[in-house]
Amino acid sequence: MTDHPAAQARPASATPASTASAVGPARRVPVAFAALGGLVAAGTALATGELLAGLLNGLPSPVAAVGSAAIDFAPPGSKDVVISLFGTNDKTAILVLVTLVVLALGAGIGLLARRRLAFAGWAIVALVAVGGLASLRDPTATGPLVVIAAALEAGIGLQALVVLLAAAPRGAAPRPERPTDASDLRGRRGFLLQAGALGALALVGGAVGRTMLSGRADATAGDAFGGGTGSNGSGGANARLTIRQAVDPAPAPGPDASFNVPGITPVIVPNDQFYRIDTELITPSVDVSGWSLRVFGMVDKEVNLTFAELVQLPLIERYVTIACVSNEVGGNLVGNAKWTGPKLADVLAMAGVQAGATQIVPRSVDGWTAGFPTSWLHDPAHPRDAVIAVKMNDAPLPAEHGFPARLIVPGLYGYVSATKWLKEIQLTTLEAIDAYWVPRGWAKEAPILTQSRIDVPHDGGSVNAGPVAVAGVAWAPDRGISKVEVRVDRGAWQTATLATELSAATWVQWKWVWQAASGQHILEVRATDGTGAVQTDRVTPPDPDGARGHHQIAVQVA
Ligand SMILES: Nc1nc2c(c(=O)[nH]1)N[C@H]1C(S)=C(S)[C@@H](COP(=O)(O)O)O[C@H]1N2
Ligand SMILES: [Mo]
Repeated sequence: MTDHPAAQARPASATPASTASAVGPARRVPVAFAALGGLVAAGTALATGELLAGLLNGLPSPVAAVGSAAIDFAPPGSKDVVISLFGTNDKTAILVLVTLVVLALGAGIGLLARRRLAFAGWAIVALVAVGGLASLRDPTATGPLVVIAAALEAGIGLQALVVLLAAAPRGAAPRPERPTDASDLRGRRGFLLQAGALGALALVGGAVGRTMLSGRADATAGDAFGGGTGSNGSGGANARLTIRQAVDPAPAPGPDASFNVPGITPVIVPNDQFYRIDTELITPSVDVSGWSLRVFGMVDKEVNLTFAELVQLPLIERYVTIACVSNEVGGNLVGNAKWTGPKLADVLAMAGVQAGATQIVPRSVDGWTAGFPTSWLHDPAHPRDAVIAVKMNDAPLPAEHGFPARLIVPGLYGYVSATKWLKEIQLTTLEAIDAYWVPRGWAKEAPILTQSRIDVPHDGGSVNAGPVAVAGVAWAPDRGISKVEVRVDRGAWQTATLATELSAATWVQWKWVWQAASGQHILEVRATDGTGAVQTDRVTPPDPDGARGHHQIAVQVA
């Protein structure tokens, strides 16, 4: 059989008699077999794509690329749905959804093949082309590689379709009133064996590709810092780098920074428990030896820094609490970590920011953008140290949190500032560029709102009457927290005890001992920030600039 797609797209009757089993055209293939053949054919094309993407750098997963395109092109009206799809688990949901849609389309293509095999062939080519086009949107993609991969996927998908349709039995599907003869059974068994074998191959290939895709990002971060896993003598993509000590270190938190209350959020969230939000379906794996940070736009001279050059700059350490604008009141899309890296201001000074530049637009390797006013850094009453973080809690920045470098700007929601997989910093005006989430309906300027959360007891939980520790965290980066109050059943506000805050840019633990009387009770919390402003009780949804209102929980006292 030839491997030219157009040749394969001829009707099955035109294929060699041996494979066509000389029983007649695809038209006579029973519907269920045709659909199964198409589904398996689409599955092999899809698995080829995932496997190649897992094997080769510069080749995005077509499934993930299509998922990302769907997210990017989602109409602004659906932004709440889209945002809610961004949790780590929901990424898997999108990948599964895309896979299911492809398989369903494959089944349809199988049915189409009963009428015109050529059309079905072109439908497979079109399906593969959609994956290829979506992949090309990914700035980390190597164009020719994507084209070659797509050709392979189409070739394999077409081949599978032709082979399966040729192997499929002809004639009406057996009915109870029509006795099944032996040759019918043989034909069906042969087809099902072939379809099963191809399907199993596709499953294994796809699974291997997917495992490699998710494993690759972690390996990248580990290698770059020689972080423990074996030697890297091969002179691989990521040379080992040593990151010097910070010139301006942040002291480890003292015992007074935490309360010993079981269930309270730790003042520093371990990296593997830190919330994760981004538009990436597959964590970008950045080859640090080819990576550089470019500062351009309204600057006196463009600056390009390799990773080695970047970490040669004086490093600072800061505890900063970052939060997601889509965090609901009482939600956990907020976390606190120690961030280490050069000061953004030092890198900007190397480039020389021009007077008219009113906006800083950081851009990631995948083209995602944030944007915040230049004045946020230069507020004379309150200058802020933004960090180009290369470490998170003393470890190399994990792949999911932006390896090799990300931006941390005290006091701003993540979507306007905390760019992961940082690649470029553009100096521009506020009018010239709206960053990724702004046209999708989120606020252009987004300082983190004052919030407080009750961690213990649990909402809906039950406790014994008597003294009960009520505790949680409160944050208002980078205004600081001056007071936290709790009230029971809308009674008088009671002042909680605050732990020592690590900095005004971090959250602080609070605790209040409640003399709980039996019955059902409502507990409510509010914070006052460092400027004396009390957290509002006016409830707003996260969209467009962050959720407002008090966190409250219901507790049963026995
Ligand atoms: N490249 C890139 N950086 C990004 C995002 C993204 O989608 N892409 N999401 C931002 C958002 S909305 C938030 S809240 C923070 C979350 O950072 P984390 O995942 O490290 O907690 O990353 C920000 N940085
Ligand atoms: Mo976010």
